[in-house]
Amino acid sequence: MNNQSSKLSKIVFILLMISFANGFFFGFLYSNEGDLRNNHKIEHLNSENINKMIQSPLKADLDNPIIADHRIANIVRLDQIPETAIEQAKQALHIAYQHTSHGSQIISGMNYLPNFKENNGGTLGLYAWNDGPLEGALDIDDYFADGGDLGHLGDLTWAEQTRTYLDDSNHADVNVIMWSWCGGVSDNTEEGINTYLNEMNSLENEYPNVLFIYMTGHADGSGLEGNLHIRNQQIRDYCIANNKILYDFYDIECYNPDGDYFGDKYMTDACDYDSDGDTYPDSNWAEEWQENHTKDIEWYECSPAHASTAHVMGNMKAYAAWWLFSVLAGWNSTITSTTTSSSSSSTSSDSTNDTSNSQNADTSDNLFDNKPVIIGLGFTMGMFVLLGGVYSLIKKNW
Ligand SMILES: [Ca+2]
Ligand SMILES: [Ca+2]
Repeated sequence: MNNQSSKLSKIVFILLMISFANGFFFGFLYSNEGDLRNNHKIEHLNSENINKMIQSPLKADLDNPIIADHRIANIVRLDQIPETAIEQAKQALHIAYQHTSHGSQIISGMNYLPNFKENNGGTLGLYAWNDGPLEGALDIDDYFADGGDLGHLGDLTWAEQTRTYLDDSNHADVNVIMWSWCGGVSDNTEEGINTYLNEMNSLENEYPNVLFIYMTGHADGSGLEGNLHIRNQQIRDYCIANNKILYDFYDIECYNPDGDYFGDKYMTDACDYDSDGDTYPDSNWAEEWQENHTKDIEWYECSPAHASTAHVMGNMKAYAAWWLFSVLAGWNSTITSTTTSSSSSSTSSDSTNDTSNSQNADTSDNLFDNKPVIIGLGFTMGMFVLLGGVYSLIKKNW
């Protein structure tokens, strides 16, 4: 009995040691991950490093066009942007954005993105933005020009507003200017669009330290033969040919997050489209997509202007904005160097094109994302061994 009991105590002692070792091991893994993350952050915040990273994109003459379109406007793409690249955008960029209601869709999407991501385990404050400089947030001077958008038919009011703004020494830190259209592409002419493009080019030359983001105009239901589609293609062609930065507002509206194309179905700015071939919109791709996907997991409410039920379209506009800002701040996403689609239907080749690179960028973040699972597993294993030891002790003694 004594012999048996001492043998048992030895077994229990060994089991306890295993469980402690287990706890120490996983505890170490946890703290080591924290250190890795902190070191990474410190390294990333080093100013010399930042300058090195932003050197190539923050210049007037780009080697390639940078096009933010439907290919990057989905949550898979968003999650492929390394957190360091998002932080880099916050460090490096001071954005001034002027728009009216349609342009506000980007802001609506960005406003509700932080909660959505954080409620799904995302890093606290990662997607924070603020109207003005604020530690830890992306600086966007929203409505910087106090009224207006890109106007109509070669109106250049917006360009004068931009010069006045940039010439003010209070805005010396601003290095990105973004202007949105309202309905001004729908009723525009080839000449009017050329006036816009040439003026943007002039501004780039006048302010070589500022990046200017071009935009296409929102969908209006006129289909592939409509003026809007043709004028948007004119803007896109110019941006591709001249290595410009384009937020392709229209192209993002033409596809659902799965890459299904609606641009040839008389799609409107509310994501309504014609499903039965009579040219009249009768369905809504955003609502259809939302019905088949889980709210607050796969998409979030953000009520974009003119498309209040097409939340996922607003989500996509926010994803595209963060992608673009990350690239402008120096993140090397290979999709920037590929020739963009002409809004027809070639999503498959695009997706395969940059998957490998994005996966590489992804790996380090995945390690951090799995942290709760690793700790939970370690804790469970430790507890199992411990309880097993206690149980056998009790059973043998009584
Ligand atoms: Ca403002
Ligand atoms: Ca119809």
